Amino acid sequence: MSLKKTLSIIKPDAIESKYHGKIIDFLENKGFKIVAQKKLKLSKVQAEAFYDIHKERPFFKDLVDFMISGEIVAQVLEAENAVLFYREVMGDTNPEKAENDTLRKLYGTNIQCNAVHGSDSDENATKEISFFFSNLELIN
Ligand code: IDP
Ligand code: MG
Repeated sequence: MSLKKTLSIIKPDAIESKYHGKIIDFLENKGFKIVAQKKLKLSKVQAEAFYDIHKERPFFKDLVDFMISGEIVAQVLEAENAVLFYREVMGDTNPEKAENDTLRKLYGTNIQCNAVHGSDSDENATKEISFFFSNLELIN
């Protein structure tokens, strides 16, 4: 099987709570290689563009406000079946429903402030990685 990449975001709630280091440890212990990583603060326009797929959902405005409320860390993670594997490691969108030993169970607060984002398909992973990173920034 070949290595694939996915886009992860450590969201403002987790950065604010200083869970950044713990999340990196957790990811490396699960076997992910972090091939790129940066801390940044999204503008409203950038957050709206990133979550464009959700623009008709009732939680869109709150989601955008949350994602621009503080610093985030964007990461490119590499593993076999990276997209599916990271969805498993993150756990359910709602931390209350997430399995034990998942990032959202450990570090999420509620269905909005759920600590991390992960791409949901290889196609979206490619788009989301290029939203944040240039090819030059990815370790091969
Ligand atoms: P995912 O992050 O597990 O892929 P999505 O359905 O793609 O979940 O939703 C994107 C993000 O929008 C979630 O991670 C969460 O922060 C927020 N969100 C999803 N559903 C709700 C909701 O019902 N209320 C408030 N925020 C939500
Ligand atoms: Mg999603």
